Amino acid sequence: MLRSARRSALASPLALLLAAPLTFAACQLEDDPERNSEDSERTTAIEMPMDRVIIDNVDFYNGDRTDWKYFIVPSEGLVKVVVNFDNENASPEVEVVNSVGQVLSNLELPESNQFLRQLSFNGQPGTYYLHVWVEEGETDYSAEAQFQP
Ligand SMILES: [Ca+2]
Repeated sequence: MLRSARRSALASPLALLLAAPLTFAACQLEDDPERNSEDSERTTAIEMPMDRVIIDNVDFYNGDRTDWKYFIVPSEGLVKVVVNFDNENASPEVEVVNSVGQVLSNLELPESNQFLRQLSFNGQPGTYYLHVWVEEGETDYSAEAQFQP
């Protein structure tokens, strides 16, 4: 239900215009993660729209070792970032960075849940970054930033 609502939001003309080059890849999101490798620097980060799950991949040996995503906090409020790696054997790392490059937190892997990493913080209006990388091998991952005013 939620997913289809988000899909229809994409149908606005502006969103279509912006998303046009990505439409083909986006259609395959469910089965086949994006393999973006153009977002290896903070300055070339790809948007991760708030309250929407993105799926991507990081691969140490095939030119996609590091991903940067950004999300925009619209006003002061509670931000929750959730990241799930398919392959923890790739020693994946993830951190949240603010607009001036300060690391807010590493999202450590909790003992209690083998795969889910999450972080909640009081967000200020502005841009934040999710920095994802692997130390070996490759892994798909999903990530979402949720916002509560
Ligand atoms: Ca990638």
